[in-house]
Amino acid sequence: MRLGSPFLQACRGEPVPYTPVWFMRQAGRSLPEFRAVRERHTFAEMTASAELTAEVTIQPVRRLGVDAAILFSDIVTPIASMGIEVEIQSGVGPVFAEPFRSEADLARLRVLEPATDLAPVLEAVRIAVGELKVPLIGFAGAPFTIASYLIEGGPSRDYARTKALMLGEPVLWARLLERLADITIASLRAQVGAGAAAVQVFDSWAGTLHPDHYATYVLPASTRVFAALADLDVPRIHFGVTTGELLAYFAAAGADVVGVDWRVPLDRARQRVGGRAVQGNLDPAVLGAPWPAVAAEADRVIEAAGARPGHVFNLGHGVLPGTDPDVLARLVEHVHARTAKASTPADAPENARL
Ligand code: 1CP
Repeated sequence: MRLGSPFLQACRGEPVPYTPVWFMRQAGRSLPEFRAVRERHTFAEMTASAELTAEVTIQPVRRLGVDAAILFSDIVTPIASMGIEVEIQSGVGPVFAEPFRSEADLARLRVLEPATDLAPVLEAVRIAVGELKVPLIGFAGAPFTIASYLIEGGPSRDYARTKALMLGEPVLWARLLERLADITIASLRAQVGAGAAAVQVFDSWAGTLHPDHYATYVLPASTRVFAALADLDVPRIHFGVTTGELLAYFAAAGADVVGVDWRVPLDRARQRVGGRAVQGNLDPAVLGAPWPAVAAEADRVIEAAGARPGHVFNLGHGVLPGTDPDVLARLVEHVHARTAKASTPADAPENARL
């Protein structure tokens, strides 16, 4: 069944019966059934329970008809699992009790042992894969974005401490990114081992960097991550926000699919990523507009992606918390119908997912 997945076909740049769709952050946020679970459990409780994690991973596939599931977890889950104190605060994000300040802090970032450190996560992957009829995407944070949370202690606007360490202590910076790359690699390899059929590396905040700084201080560690996943033979997706000037580097790091935010039209993005597939890139804020506007904006994305294979429809960043789930479901149907290739009934979206 997996072999026939339009999502995996699109990631590989192969022809598809219709353009596949999934949404970043589909597994939390706007679904009432997610909120019902979240009201009774903290984020930490949810990720510590394989059953709850699997359940909220599957919820959006049931309700929205998306072509892929993404594991419910967070980019800081692997480092939290090795005893680094971090709290996912509601409405804020990850907040670290003791931010990374100096060489002595490197010792706290030990080697990840996925079988023990990530036991509930990997069990959740196995449960979800057993129940899902669409591929499951495993994910992790890229070294830069994880480093930015560690160094800033939480979300940041200007990344001033991060950039000060990067430019002021380049040797320590390189060692930190290398250590974080190892953790990301171990986590992703374990998720694939447990059944994930694709992986996405979130370098959400790399777009804060000057392209030369990205090339010098970040690209080597990210390249190491993608190279270390090459033998797994699963599509590797590389995503960040405001990465217009970095897209060629995001491709060069070794990704099979480059995620694009809404600020770059996909035809232009395609020129920057060479022959790679692209993923994106509807502005998530558009989903609050009346349906005809949403449909028209989705059509613009589809048109910019062009007739060439290798497009996974997604938002340009995560689903906003106030988004109406019915609009998401309608959007999936719309993209499928609008891109369906006229052919045998076996190729129709509802049959292809069976
Ligand atoms: O679909 C899903 O929701 C899957 C699960 C998922 C994913 C893929 C969560 C759950 N987090 C992530 C990735 C993640 N986490 C990223 C990369 C994606 C992106 O760019 O949005 C980032 C940057 C984080 C860090 C994070 N965790 C933030 C952003 C903070 C900031 O700097 O602005 C936030 C708000 C969180 C908390 C979080 N992660 C996930 C959920 C459901 C939540 C909310 C926690 C809650 O319910 O209280």
